[in-house]
Order: sequence, then C-alpha cells, then structure tokens
Amino acid sequence: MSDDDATVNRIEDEIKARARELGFDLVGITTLGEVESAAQFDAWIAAGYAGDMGYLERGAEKRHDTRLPFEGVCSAVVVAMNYGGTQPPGPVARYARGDDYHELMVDRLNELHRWIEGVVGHSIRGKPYVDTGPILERDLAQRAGLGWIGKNTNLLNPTLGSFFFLGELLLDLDLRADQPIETDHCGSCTRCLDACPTNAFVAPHVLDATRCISYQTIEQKGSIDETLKEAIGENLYGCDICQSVCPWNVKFSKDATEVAFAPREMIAGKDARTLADEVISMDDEQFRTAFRKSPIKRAKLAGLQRNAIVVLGNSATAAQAENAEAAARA
Ligand code: B12
Ligand code: SF4
Ligand code: SF4
Repeated sequence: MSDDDATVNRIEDEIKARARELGFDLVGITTLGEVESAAQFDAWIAAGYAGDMGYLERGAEKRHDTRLPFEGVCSAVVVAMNYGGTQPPGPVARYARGDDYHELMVDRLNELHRWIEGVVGHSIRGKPYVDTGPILERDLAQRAGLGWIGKNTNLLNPTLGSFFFLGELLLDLDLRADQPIETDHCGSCTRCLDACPTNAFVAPHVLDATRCISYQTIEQKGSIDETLKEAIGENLYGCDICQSVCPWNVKFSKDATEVAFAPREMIAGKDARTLADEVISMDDEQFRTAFRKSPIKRAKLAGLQRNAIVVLGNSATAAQAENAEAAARA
C-alpha cells in the first residue's frame, strides 16, 4: 500500500466515524455511475405501478445514473438512521410517529460536508439528499454496502433489519468504495409477500405501489380505492406489515436513539379507533398544532380524515363481528 492509499483510507474511516458521531447508525461509501437496476425501474414505471407519483417518471433519466442529479460529483457517503423497529405496532407507521426526518438528516449531512471540507482543507462540490432527489436510494445504499434489497423491496441490513431512513451526501471527492453485500439473505422466506393485506407484491422485489397502504393513505390525494378499503384495516397512516413480519426485523430491530423520532404524545400508545375519532373532530388549527414538524402533515387534514373514516368503518365492522360472535356463543 502506498502512502497515498493510507491517506485515502484514513479519510474514509474518519468520515465514517464523524457520521456516526452525528447520529447515523450505518455509513457506507460508494462511487457514482450508471445504476444497475435502471431497467427494473423503467419496467416498473411502464407497468403503471407508480400510480399518481408522476415525479418518479419525470426524474427517470436522472435515476439511471447517480452522477446526473448534481453535476460534477463522483462519490457518495450513504447513511441510514434507525427510527425504532422495536416500537409496538399501531395505527401510524413507526417512521411517522416522531418528527420529520428529512430536514434533520439533511442538516446533519450538510454538517458532515462542512467537516470533510475542513479535513481536506478546501471546498468540495456536493449535495445531500434524503428522499429529496431523483435517486434510487435503496439501490445506492446496496451499492455502498449498507444491506441487500429484500423481497419486500426494502433495504435490509444484517445487524439492524430495515426500520431505518436512508440519505446520501454526493461529493466531488475521490473516495474508496466499500464492498456491496451481494448475497440475498432472504433465502426461501416469503413472509412479507404472504402478509401483505392488499396483495401489493406482484412478484418478489416488485411492488405495485397503487395497491400499497402506504401509497393509499399518504401519497394519493383522491378517494381511497373501494376494493382496498377493508384490507387497509386499522392503518391510519402508512403501513409496516411487510417489515414487521420479517425475521431480520424480529431479531435485529433496535430502539431508536434519536430523540426526535420518539413517538409524539398525540400518537403514542393510542389504538386506531381512539386516534381516528380524535382526527375526525379536528379543525385545521388543531391539526397544525398536533402535527407540527411531523411527516403526517404531508397528508393534510383532509387526507388524514379520509383515512380515519376508512379506519373507523373497519374497526366498526371488526367490533360488530366480535359482538355477533359473542352473541352467537351466548
Ligand atoms: C416512491 C416511494 C415509495 C412508494 C413506492 C415504494 C416502492 N417500493 O417503490 C410508496 C408510497 C408505496 C412507499 C412506501 C414506503 N416507503 Co418509500 N419511498 C419511495 C421513494 C421516494 C422512491 C422509491 C422508488 O424509486 N421506487 C421505484 C421502485 C422501482 O424502486 P425500488 O422499490 O427501490 O426498487 C429497486 C430495487 O428493488 C430493484 N429491483 C427491482 N427488481 C428487482 C429484482 C431483484 C431480484 C432485486 C435484487 C432488485 C430489484 O430495482 C429497483 C430500482 O432500483 C424512496 C426514496 C428514494 N428516492 O429512493 C422512498 C423509500 C424507499 N421509502 C422508504 C420507506 C421507509 C417506506 C415505507 C416503509 C413507509 C411506511 N411505513 O409506510 C413504505 C414501504 C413499502 C414497501 N414495501 O416498499 C425508505 C426505505 C428505507 C429502507 N430501509 O429501505 C425510502 C428509501 C425513503 C428514505 N429516504 O428513507 N415509498
Ligand atoms: S407497506 Fe403494507 S400494504 Fe404496502 S406492501 Fe408492505 S404490507 Fe403491503
Ligand atoms: S420477510 Fe423474508 S422474504 Fe421478506 S424481506 Fe424479510 S427475509 Fe426477505
């Protein structure tokens, strides 16, 4: 190994150590370039699985090559932040129970960027993204060695499961890439595919987003698909089912250490019926106060109330069924 190599290695190790100090749970480094799974992405769009998420198609070309979203960059520091898969199930997906992750992670990636500039002693072109750029983040994270893409399409890490956010700092700085995890550790397991209540997986690794509860309750702004209402069950906002059943999450999920991701009072420990009732009776001002800084703001009050009506309909049906069963037993 030359002296130059030793220096480069030291920088990478220091970057990773600093990223961990900033609260990131996983860190990997990769080079940018053509995206191996670009063809799968195109096929997915062509099949109509993106539904109304038109921004995915609009940014398709940039998603083919990770150098395109921000000109002049060649490496990425890819990070993951655990949001706590150990939390009990509930009507709100775990990722959305605390404060919004976008700004928090982007701020810290900016801090990492400034720190790297300090270490190398000159300014470096670069840009952080957390969900915010035309980048296939799971593909990039796989390439950076953070995990493998499970049959439920989530990125899974062998020591943390999949209940984490992804983000990346693109840089115009030559860095040595980590080795990707090439092995698919799903094996013959199909638990996620079998557990999905809306049958949203058309095949392993391929999700029809239009059937996904997460899409129905968060992304799409119209009415909820009639044929899916019952299967949505008590999921008021998002869905964790295909992750909760995953053996890697059952075994390796960890409590989140980031206080901003702790469930807010409005949500913590509430059952679906209680929370849906509260949402139904909210006005705009109460919604803004209850969900200040929360990812739930994305659905707006009208969207959340639309979901609450579905949940209440389903929990009424469930309660009626229980009563009917009890009456039949009496
Ligand atoms: C659009 C979107 C959605 C859509 C579509 C989801 C989907 N599976 O595509 C909806 C609204 C449904 C959604 C839901 C959720 N999302 Co989302 N979403 C995104 C977003 C913005 C883009 C994803 C995308 O481009 N999809 C297009 C498809 C084609 O890409 P893909 O699923 O990643 O598929 C790739 C691979 O699977 C591979 N591939 C295809 N076929 C095959 C076959 C084999 C054999 C292999 C190995 C690979 C492979 O190629 C594809 C292209 O690279 C990303 C952020 C980002 N910029 O990447 C977050 C992101 C993927 N979402 C995230 C989260 C947390 C969620 C939810 C868990 C939230 C929730 N609890 O409700 C659910 C999970 C649902 C699920 N099972 O995926 C995290 C995932 C973190 C992780 N550990 O993986 C991300 C990365 C956001 C972030 N920055 O943290 N999401
Ligand atoms: S998030 Fe829920 S609805 Fe979407 S694919 Fe997973 S289990 Fe199915
Ligand atoms: S449940 Fe099984 S098949 Fe699905 S992602 Fe986890 S290990 Fe893979």
